[in-house]
Amino acid sequence: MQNSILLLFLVLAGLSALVFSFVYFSSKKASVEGQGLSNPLRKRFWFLLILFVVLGIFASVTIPKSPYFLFADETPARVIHVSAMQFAFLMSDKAIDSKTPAGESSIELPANQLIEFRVTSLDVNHGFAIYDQSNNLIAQTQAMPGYVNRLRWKFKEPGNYNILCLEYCGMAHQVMRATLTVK
Ligand SMILES: [Cu+2]
Repeated sequence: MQNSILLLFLVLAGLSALVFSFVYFSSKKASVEGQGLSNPLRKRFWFLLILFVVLGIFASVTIPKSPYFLFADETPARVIHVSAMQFAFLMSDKAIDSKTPAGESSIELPANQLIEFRVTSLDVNHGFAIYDQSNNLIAQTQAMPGYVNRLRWKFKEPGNYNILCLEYCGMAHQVMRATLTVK
């Protein structure tokens, strides 16, 4: 069995080598003569230059708007520690001990004050996603074992917000939820 796999591998490797050498030897180098845009090398140069300029403009406009800088220069009024696990979210005002994890699946938060969630996981990767009352996703971060991700948010409107897992994490992923009541 092993010998036939080796033989098959060698045959396929030989065939690929043949195809590659055929393509290599039958291709001609692009002509470097000739001026203007009819020269393929010059065309490629301008194409890449324009591409990088467009990508550079796009990156410099969008990167400063990324959520990493949201409320970065403010001090949070409340810090909520979040430990995600199969299949629940534990939330607490105090740091959550991974050996004896304890916390609430439903908490109350003040409106119009800066809240910082410190999100981690006790087992596999999860997502920590906050949805408003119309089920729009308003803020999210990953919950990863061994890392603490900070998510800062100000809830403008009082009401009930749902937290759902955004990362398929096992058989009961869909029941993984918690609630925030903003007053
Ligand atoms: Cu999950």
